Amino acid sequence: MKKEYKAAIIIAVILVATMGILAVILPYLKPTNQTSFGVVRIYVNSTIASNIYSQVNQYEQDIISQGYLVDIVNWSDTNVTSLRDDLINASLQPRGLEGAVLIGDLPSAIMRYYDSSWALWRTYPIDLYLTDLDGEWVDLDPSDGLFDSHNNGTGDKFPEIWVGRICPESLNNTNHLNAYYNYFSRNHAYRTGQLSRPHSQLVYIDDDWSAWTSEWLGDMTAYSNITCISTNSITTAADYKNRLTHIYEFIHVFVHSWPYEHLFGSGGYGTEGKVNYTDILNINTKALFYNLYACSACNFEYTANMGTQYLFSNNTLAVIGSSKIGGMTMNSYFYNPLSQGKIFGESMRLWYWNPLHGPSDNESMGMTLLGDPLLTII
Ligand SMILES: [Ca+2]
Ligand SMILES: [Ca+2]
Repeated sequence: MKKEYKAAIIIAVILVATMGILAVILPYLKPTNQTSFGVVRIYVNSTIASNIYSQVNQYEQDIISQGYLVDIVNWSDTNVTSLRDDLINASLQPRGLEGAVLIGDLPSAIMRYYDSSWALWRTYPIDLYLTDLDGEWVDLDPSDGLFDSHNNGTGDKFPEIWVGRICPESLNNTNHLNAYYNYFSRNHAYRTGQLSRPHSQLVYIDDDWSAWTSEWLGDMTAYSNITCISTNSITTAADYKNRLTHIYEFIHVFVHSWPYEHLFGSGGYGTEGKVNYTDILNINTKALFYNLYACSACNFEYTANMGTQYLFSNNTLAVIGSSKIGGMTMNSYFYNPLSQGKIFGESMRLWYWNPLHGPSDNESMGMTLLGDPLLTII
C-alpha cells in the first residue's frame, strides 16, 4: 500500500475514533452552570396567554434575573411533533437551548406498550419525547398517533434538554385561572425569599418498600435534616395526611397509587387507607416540593391526577413523579445536582444519565416534572 494511502487510512481511523469519543462525552460537557446564560423557551397556550400575561411577564423577568435568555412563544399547534420540531430547531441555533417551560394545555406524546403482567396494552404521556431531541421515536401505526418504541437513531436516547409543565387544566375541582395566578404568585414569593421552609425533608416509605429503607435514605443526598417514617404499622393514610400539614421543604413518598389516589398498605389494596385528590385539595399542605414514588400519580393527562393536584395546592412549587407504573430509582443522581444548586430541570436531565435506570428502563420512561423546572432548593 502506498504511504499516502496508509496515512489517509490512519487519519480516517483517528477521526472516527475522535467523533465516537466526542459523541459519548459531549452530553457531559454541556454547560450546566446557571450563569451560562443559556436559552429557556417558554411556551404559553395561546388561548390563555392574554389572561396570564402579567404573571408570565413577571416569571420571565425572574428567569432573566437568574441569568438565562428567555424566548416566550405563544403556541396553538396541537401536534406534539411540531412542538418537538420547534425545540430541535431552537437547540440547533448558535445560542443553543437549555430547556422549556410549558404553560397551559400543551401537546404531549403518548407512548403505547404491552403490559405482560396484566396482559393488556397501556398508554401514558411521555415528556422524554420532548427532551431527547436526537433520539428516534417510532410510531408503527401512524393512524393511532401513539409511539411504540424509542431508539438511539442518529443520536442517543438520553435527554439533551429539560422540560416542566405548569398546567392545572386537568383538575375538575379548581378554578384554573386562579390556579395559575396563585401558582405564579407563590413562585415569585419563593424566588424573592417571601416563601421559605427550613431546609428539611420527609421521607415516607410505605410497606412494600420499607425493607430497603437504609438504601433509599442513602440516596437522599440533598438534605441533612431528614425525617424518615417507614414503620409499616405507622405508615397509613391518616398518618400521611397529618404529616402533609407539618413543615417540611421536600416530601418524598413511596406508596402504591392510581393516578387519582394513594393506596397505603401492602399490595396496593389500600388496607391502611387511601388519600385521593380531594384530600389533597382540602388539606393545608405545607411542603414546597414533592417526589412521588407512586405509580401513575403524575399522569398529567388524567383528570384529577394527584401530581397536578399537589402542584396547585397551597404552597407547592414542583412535583416529580411518573406518568405510568414506576418511579424514580437511583435517587442520588437527582439529589446530588439539586444539592449543588442546580435547577430541578437540569437535575432531572442528569438523573436520566444514571447507569442503571436511564431512558432504556421502562420504569423510568414516564418520569415527569410538573411545575417550574428553573427552581433550586438553595
Ligand atoms: Ca438524545
Ligand atoms: Ca403502612
